[in-house]
Amino acid sequence: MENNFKQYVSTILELDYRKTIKEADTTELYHAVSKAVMQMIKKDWDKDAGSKKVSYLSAEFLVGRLVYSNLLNSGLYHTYAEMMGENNLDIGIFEDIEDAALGNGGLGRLAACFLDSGATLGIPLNGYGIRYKYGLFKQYFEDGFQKETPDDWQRFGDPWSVRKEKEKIRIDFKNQSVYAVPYDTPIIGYGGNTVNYLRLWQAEPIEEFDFELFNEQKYDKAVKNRDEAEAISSLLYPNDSTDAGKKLRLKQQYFFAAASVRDMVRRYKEKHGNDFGHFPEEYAIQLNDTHPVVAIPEFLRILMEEEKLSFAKAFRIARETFAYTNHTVMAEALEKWSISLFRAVIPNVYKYVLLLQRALVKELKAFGKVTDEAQTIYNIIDGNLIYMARLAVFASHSTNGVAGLHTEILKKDVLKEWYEIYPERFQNKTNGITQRRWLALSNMELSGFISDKIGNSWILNLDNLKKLEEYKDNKQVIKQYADIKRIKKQQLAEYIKKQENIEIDPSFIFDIQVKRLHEYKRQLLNAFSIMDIYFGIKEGSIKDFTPTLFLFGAKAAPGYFRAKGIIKYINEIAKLIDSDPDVKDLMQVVFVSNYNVSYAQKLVPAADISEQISTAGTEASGTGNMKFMLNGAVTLGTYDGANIEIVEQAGEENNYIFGARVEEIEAIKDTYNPAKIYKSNPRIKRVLDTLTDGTFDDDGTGMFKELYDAILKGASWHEPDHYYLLLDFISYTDARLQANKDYKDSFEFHRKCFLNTANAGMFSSDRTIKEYAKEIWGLQ
Ligand code: T68
Repeated sequence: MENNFKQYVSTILELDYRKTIKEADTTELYHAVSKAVMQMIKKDWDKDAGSKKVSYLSAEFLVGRLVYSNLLNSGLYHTYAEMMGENNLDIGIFEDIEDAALGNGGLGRLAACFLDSGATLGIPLNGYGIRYKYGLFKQYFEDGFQKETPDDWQRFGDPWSVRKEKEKIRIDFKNQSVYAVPYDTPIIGYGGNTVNYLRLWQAEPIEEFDFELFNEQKYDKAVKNRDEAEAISSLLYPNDSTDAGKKLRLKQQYFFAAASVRDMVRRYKEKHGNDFGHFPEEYAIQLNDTHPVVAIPEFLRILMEEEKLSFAKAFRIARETFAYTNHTVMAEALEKWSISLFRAVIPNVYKYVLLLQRALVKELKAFGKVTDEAQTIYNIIDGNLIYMARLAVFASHSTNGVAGLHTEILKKDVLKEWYEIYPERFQNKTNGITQRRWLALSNMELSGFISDKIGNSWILNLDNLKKLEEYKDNKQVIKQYADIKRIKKQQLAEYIKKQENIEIDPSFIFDIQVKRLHEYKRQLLNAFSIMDIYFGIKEGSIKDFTPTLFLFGAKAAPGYFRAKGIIKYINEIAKLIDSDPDVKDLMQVVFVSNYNVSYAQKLVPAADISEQISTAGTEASGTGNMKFMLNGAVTLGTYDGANIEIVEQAGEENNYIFGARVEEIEAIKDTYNPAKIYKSNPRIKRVLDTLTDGTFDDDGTGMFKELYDAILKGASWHEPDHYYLLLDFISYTDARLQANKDYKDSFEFHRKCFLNTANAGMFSSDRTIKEYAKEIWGLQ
């Protein structure tokens, strides 16, 4: 097998480029290695499971860089490393290969972790999504301001996908028809036995050119049709957690949802003919947020219009087949489509939304909700809007949240009227992450250490990390563990030097906040606290401060003015501290550019402190928090999302939890007065005033004043300090200074870190997927 792999690499290089391994450049070698892996796993791919299959429909799959994880999972990593060694080549050369950034953040990355777990567990879990030409934009800074450039991720080709021309599907919109052409990427389970697929649809014109127009030399018109078709899969919308309600976005959603449903119906008919009664025994369809929910009325349309089923029958089948995952409690992220837009794009599907609305009213009456008044909070169609989350809860058999607290909020608040009538439909499925990418691959040093102590069974069963606890009081072992952290910090320092041309000192505490830039995630609170510490050190009220690197990585949605203001503010703080000889040796602020999956794989293993500081009740789960925990950082965080479960597992005494809880915020929210806090607390005032008193320069954009006003005055769309930064300000800095103090006792601090690693077992996405399989998909 090993020799086969090396042989394939040489043969591919010879045939495709007429080169030897020593002569090939990085891109050529990348193609050869990738294709050789593809060749090796071919026999295991596309085998029909013969049992119930699960289709995971998601507008985003943030898979990141595939070459190393595929080598690892296929069992070829070792051979690859050997081959590179024999040729004096660096195993890390593919770090120049672009990530596939076909997702915004947590939601898309979760989908990728789920696929890894599904294949590793031998579950026939396949992904369906969109093959965006451009993924999430690339970010760079100009004078501290975020700038964006397009992410042309296929520039050097895409050796991991196979185009399946024959399986293309025609998709009809009101004024346009296109092909959805599938590109399949193998999802290789660890150990290599199961290979599932990720099928991404690419939009293409039905006819390449309009030849009549071409012959009339109306070239621009002749290509217009083509451009309009390709536009559908041209780019990933960069808004996480806000809903822009754009026409092209609706087209994207229908495009991939309809193609995926059609694909399943076709495969089903090949096996079972026209008897659709068994469809839910053959397929489970999981809807990742509301983005693919239009699949439900489309499914009804196909069964009724083409297969001539009655509504009652089609609806029963749909309900048994579909399940919905909610990822947000924020009103502005719950998708609604205007009826006129929906009808302008997919009028044929709208008819089935109407049928669902009618069925809903009937069911509500059976529940005693007879008045219009009682029904309006449920209406799928209400006023001039279609409510996609309502449609999903109504027309599926399962609705789940992604962490314990989040599911409770869905039940008690966001979807409470639905919970009242269908309590049995609601479930919690706390998120998870794959330890193959987030430990085995990203932290080989720690992996080796762990396997040395307890064996390597954790790769397939993360609960086994618990066995590490036996060493928790062993000074020598904890020292070894701390030494590995130091190595990862050193490696990160080298990487940051290369990427950002910034020097950082590995002897500092590494305090890291990486995630999308959003007000609710409170990067601004982190920045305020840094300024508070800065002033404290300068005036001498903070003494014996252990030098700390405050590191940020985050992309702001290009149209999110306030988020961009926060980035600029943090970059200004970085500059101020860097040029101040009084504090320079004690603090450093770095905002890394273009944070993505591959960057995360460098940052996470190097963190001492993981910042998870969202306002309680706003972060559905978080998954970065789990990656940091697994790699042995303590969490500095609020009682929010999965943080709660993290400290339940690892012990509150081994983490730094601060701030108001959901119930406390609930209790004070009507009387909350941030301006009063500002006026009465000089530390808070001093920090906020840096936004307006000339300490920093926002280049005349007005960004800083706007941030100041958002906290003290509010805006037309929300109250002042909507995310309670000032409420948690003091307790946050207190917790931070406590961690800083605790760090002085290296054994005690690293013991906490160690216990976080040892107790991270439940946050494997293997556990999550097993729960979905058993409790939602009805497998086995
Ligand atoms: C995230 N959501 C949650 N949304 O914020 C996070 N939204 O708490 C959770 O851990 C994660 O989902 C996985 O469950 C997102 O990442 C988006 O990216 C998004 C994209 C488009 C539209 C709306």
